Amino acid sequence: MYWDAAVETLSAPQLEELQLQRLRAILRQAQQSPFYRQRLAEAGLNSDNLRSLGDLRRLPFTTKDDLRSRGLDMLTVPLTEMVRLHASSGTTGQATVIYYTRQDIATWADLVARSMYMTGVRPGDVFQNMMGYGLFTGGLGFHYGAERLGALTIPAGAGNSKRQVQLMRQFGTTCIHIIPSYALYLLSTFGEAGVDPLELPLRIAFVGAEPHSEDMRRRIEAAYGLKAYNSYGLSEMNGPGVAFECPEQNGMHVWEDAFLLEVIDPKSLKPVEPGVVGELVFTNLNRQGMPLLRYRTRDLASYDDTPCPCGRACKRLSRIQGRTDDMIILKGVNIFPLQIERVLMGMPEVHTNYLVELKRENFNDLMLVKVEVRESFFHEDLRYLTGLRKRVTEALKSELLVTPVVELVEPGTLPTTEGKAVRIVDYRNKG
Ligand code: DLL
Repeated sequence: MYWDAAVETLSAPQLEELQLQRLRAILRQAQQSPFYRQRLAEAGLNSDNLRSLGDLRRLPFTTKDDLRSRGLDMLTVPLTEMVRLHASSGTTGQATVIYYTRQDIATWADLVARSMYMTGVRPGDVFQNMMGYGLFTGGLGFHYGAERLGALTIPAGAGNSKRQVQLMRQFGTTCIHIIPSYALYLLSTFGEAGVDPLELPLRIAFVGAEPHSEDMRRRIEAAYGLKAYNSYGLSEMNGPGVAFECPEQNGMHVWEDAFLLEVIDPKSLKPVEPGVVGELVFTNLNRQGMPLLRYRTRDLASYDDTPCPCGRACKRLSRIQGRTDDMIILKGVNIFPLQIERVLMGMPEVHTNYLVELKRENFNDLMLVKVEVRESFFHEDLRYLTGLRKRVTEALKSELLVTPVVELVEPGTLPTTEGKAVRIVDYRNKG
C-alpha cells in the first residue's frame, strides 16, 4: 500500500520534526547560492538559529520575477554538475528555467513513483504517457517515475490521437497520464475508430497540469471506465509529483517531506486557516541543485489537515481554483475560469469543449461563451436550442454575477490543443 512506508506513515508531529531537520539542511545548501546567501544574511537566518518551521517566515518570498532575473544565481552547485533543465509553460510571459542534478532527477522520479503507487499502479501495469516530452515536465517527470516503479512505460507523448488509440489496443494499456481536456477530446477519436474505451483494460488515469472540475473527472471516469486521480505540480518544484490524490479522491496529499507548504492570503501575505482559499507557497526540502525557498506559485487552493482514512498525515489540497494571474476582471467582477467550467461541465447537454472570448465594444466589456453541444441535443428544434441557450446563460449568470453572451456550436468545431487547453482569449487590450 505504501511505496515509502517510513515516510508515508509518519504522524503529523514526526513529519514536522523531519521537516525541521531537512529545512536546516536546505538552508545550509541554499547558502551556496549567491541569491540565497544574500537573502539569508539580510534576514539574519541560518541553519543554526532556525528554531521552528515558523522561523522561515523571516525570509522574504521568492517570486517568478526573481527566478527570471536571478535564476542562475540560485544554483547551489556549478552548472557543470547539472544534468537536465526544464522550463515552465510560459503562459504568463517569459519561461522560467529549472536545473536538476542527477540526484534531483532521482528524488523527483521517486516522488512520482510514490504518487503512482499510492493509487494502485504496480509492476506489470502498462502505462501510456500521453503528455508532452520536452521542456514541459509532464512527459519526462512521469516517464522516470513509472520506470522507477517498474511499470511497462509507453512514451507515447502528446497528440497523434489515432496512434494513442492504436497503442492502447495493441499493448493492453492499463494506466494513462493525460491532460484532462485532451482526455475528453480523445473520445471523438475513439468514436471515429469504432473503439469503445470501456472494452479496454484501462484502470487508472492521472489527470493534471490544468484546472478541471469534479464533473470533468466524473465524465472521464465514466467514458473510460477507470479511476481518475488529480495530480498537481509545477516546474519550479520539479514538475508533477508535488501533490497527488490517494484512493480516497478527496484532496491531493502534498508530499511534505519534500515540500514545505504555506498557504497565504495573496494580499495581506498572512497565513490562512485550513479550508480558506489562499496562494500556495512551497519550500523545497530535499532538492540539491536549485532549492527554492518560499516560492510563490500564484496557484490558489485551500488545505485540509484533518486525518485521511488512507493513513497519510500529509495535508491535502483542494482542487486548484485558479491562479492569481488568470483571474478575469469583467465589469469589475472577479471571475475564475474554473467557475465557468464547473457550470458548463455540470450540464449534460454540453459536449467536451468551450471557449470564452472577452471583448470590448463601445467601451463596454463583453463575455462571449461558445459552447459545444452534444450531437443528440444539437439536432433538436430551434425552440429547444433557444431554451437551452437561455438555461446556459442563466446558469453562468448565477455563478459569475455577470451576464455572458452564449453561443451554441456543433460538437468538434472549437479549436483543441494537445497540451494545456486554452479556454479564455482576452481581446480587450489587443488592437
Ligand atoms: O504542469 C507540471 C505537471 C505536469 C503537473 C503534469 C501535473 C501533471 P508547469 O507547466 O510548470 O508544470 O505548470 C504549472 O499548472 O502552477 C498550475 O497553475 C497548473 N496545474 C498543474 N497541475 C494542476 C492541477 C506542470 N492538477 C501550473 N490542477 C501550476 C490545476 C494545475 N492546475
